[in-house]
Amino acid sequence: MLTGIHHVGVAVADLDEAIELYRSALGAKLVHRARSETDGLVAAFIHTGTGEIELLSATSPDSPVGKFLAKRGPGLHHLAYAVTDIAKALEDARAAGLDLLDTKPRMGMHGSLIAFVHPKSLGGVLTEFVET
Ligand code: CMX
Repeated sequence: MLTGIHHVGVAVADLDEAIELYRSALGAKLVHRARSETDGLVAAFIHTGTGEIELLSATSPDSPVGKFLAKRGPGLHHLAYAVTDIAKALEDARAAGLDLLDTKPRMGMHGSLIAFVHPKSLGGVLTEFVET
């Protein structure tokens, strides 16, 4: 069902500071910025060779990332897997007893269909499927 790791989400307090840190300390390249009203966040997509990091900053304290930052502070937020057929991935995940946060795929900031699985279903790791 999975074809690879699509990206790793990292929650940050200040997006511009985080972009600059990844650029100056790691030589990582900013490729895209986006805003999600649905998830109350602004994001920066950073390329690190073949991998991608999604830096996430909250636009509201009540958003998922805002609550995460208040409770846990900055750090690893989610792991996203690439899947070729997200409807099938959700069907399989549901059949395996995972708690789906999105019962139907929705449009994500990459312009691809996405869906989240609750962290409590996968050992404390918030998990995202991205259709590629
Ligand atoms: N990773 C691991 N655990 C997390 C978590 C995360 N990212 N976010 C919350 N939790 C844990 C909390 O620590 C808490 O654990 P305890 O019950 O042990 O204290 C529990 O989940 C509930 O946390 P909460 O603060 O009460 O938050 P909610 O239940 O309101 O929401 C969640 C939690 C996962 C359902 C919500 O954050 C969500 O729907 N996330 C999916 C959407 C999202 O995160 N969007 C941002 C990324 C968008 C993108 O990349 O496109």
